[in-house]
Amino acid sequence: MTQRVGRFITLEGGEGAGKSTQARLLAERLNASGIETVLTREPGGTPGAEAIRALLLDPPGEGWGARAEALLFAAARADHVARLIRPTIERGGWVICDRFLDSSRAYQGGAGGIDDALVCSLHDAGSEGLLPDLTMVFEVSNNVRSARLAERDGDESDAIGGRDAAYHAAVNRAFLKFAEQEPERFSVIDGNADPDAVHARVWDAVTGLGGAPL
Ligand code: T5A
Repeated sequence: MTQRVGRFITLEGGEGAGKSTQARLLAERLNASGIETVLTREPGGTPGAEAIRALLLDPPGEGWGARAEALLFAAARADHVARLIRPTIERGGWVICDRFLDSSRAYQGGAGGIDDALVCSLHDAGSEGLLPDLTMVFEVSNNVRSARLAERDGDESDAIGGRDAAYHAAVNRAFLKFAEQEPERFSVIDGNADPDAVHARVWDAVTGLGGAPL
């Protein structure tokens, strides 16, 4: 494997926390600073992974069991890492990724009941265990989350977003637990303010990355 010289940053959190908005703002600012930055997302990011995304979020028949779902996310991630994420950081670029491994750990693991060690071992097998340099977890109150999702989606939701409140509460608890367990990789961002104020918090976390040319 060639040397890794770029940066890999992931944005995580429950539904409607503002991850996609903040990922876009961060990528725009980095590109404007002259840093080659690729903005991508999971599930998806490559043609193969986007095809798996469609299977996951709009599943055929009865939907997937927890183990099949975990395997599909890991397979999509393997293609995304091999074809987009790793080549970008190896040539010195930055990757900003809207969700990554920790979503599998929180959704399929913490909420779905799959053992965390098993989720991580699927990632080891599929993606050689690649981890981000920085993972930001966005935390918002339930009221803020509901208002944002109602305004954006109305009554629409996908197969995973539409799961019950207990499932999503377990997802949120899992993200905060990961951040507590691994404070050197995680930064918890209060996402309750307006987009520019939240972006300022994101920028502080990113400029704190060791060796970042900012
Ligand atoms: N999943 C994913 C797994 O189960 N396992 C995995 O391993 C992975 C990778 C993906 C689904 O797949 C699951 C998790 C998800 O259920 P998705 O369609 O990609 O689904 O959607 P999410 O990633 O969940 O994104 P969300 O739909 O939850 O939204 P975001 O990205 O958190 O929020 P965003 O930025 O789209 O904002 C939501 C709305 O709020 C507004 C925006 O304009 C938008 O309308 N908004 C704000 N309003 C006021 N103030 C702010 N600061 C705002 N920020 C955003």
